[in-house]
Amino acid sequence: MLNKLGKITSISQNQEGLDVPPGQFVTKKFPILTYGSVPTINLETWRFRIFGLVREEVSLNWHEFNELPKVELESEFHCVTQWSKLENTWEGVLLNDILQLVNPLDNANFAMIHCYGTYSTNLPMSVATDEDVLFAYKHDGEIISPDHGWPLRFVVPKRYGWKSAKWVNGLELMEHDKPGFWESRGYHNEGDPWKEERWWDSLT
Ligand SMILES: Nc1nc2c(c(=O)[nH]1)N[C@H]1C(S)=C(S)[C@@H](COP(=O)(O)O)O[C@H]1N2
Ligand SMILES: [Mo]
Repeated sequence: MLNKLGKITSISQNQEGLDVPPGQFVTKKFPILTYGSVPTINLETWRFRIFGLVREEVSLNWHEFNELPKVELESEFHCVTQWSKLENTWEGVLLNDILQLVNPLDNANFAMIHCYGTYSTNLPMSVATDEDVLFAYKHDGEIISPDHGWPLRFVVPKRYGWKSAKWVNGLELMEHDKPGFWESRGYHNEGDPWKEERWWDSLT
């Protein structure tokens, strides 16, 4: 199975010759950052809905999701609380492959990732369709633990960790941008760690 996986290595923009983005320190651990509690999820009733500005709305069950093409991704992970875990291997399904199922409309300019629980996060489609953006069910060869987002989490390596939503259950395509959970509570709308886009401009 594994040898069939396409392998992707995510290259961060390292404009100033830094090993890690400014203001970050490196950890080998994988801390857990969750607002609220870990949702209870049952694989029998689990669904991942792709909806909004699409020609064909799709709601995948766990079995259907697992039939999709898989990839392995090596990427960094940068949390806005200043820890960076530089080596991560994720296994999952590319957002771009999911989009193929739904046939997005031409005015689908933004994406909202929805989760079990109240969490959400937003991205422009130009960022969401980068080749290293995926929905992952394994981290470093192991099934992702409940704390880290089991059974499925989003991973967007070139943005701060709050955009890598855990326990995902939806991908909504939108014409206009809308802030997600943290984006409407003071975090930066874009969240590029190399530009230190941590907070709303008005807060800095
Ligand atoms: N659903 C959900 N996803 C979430 C969060 C959350 O509170 N709820 N926290 C975010 C934050 S701030 C970070 S840094 C990463 C941390 O992922 P980890 O807990 O697996 O390290 O998850 C992100 N995804
Ligand atoms: Mo975070």
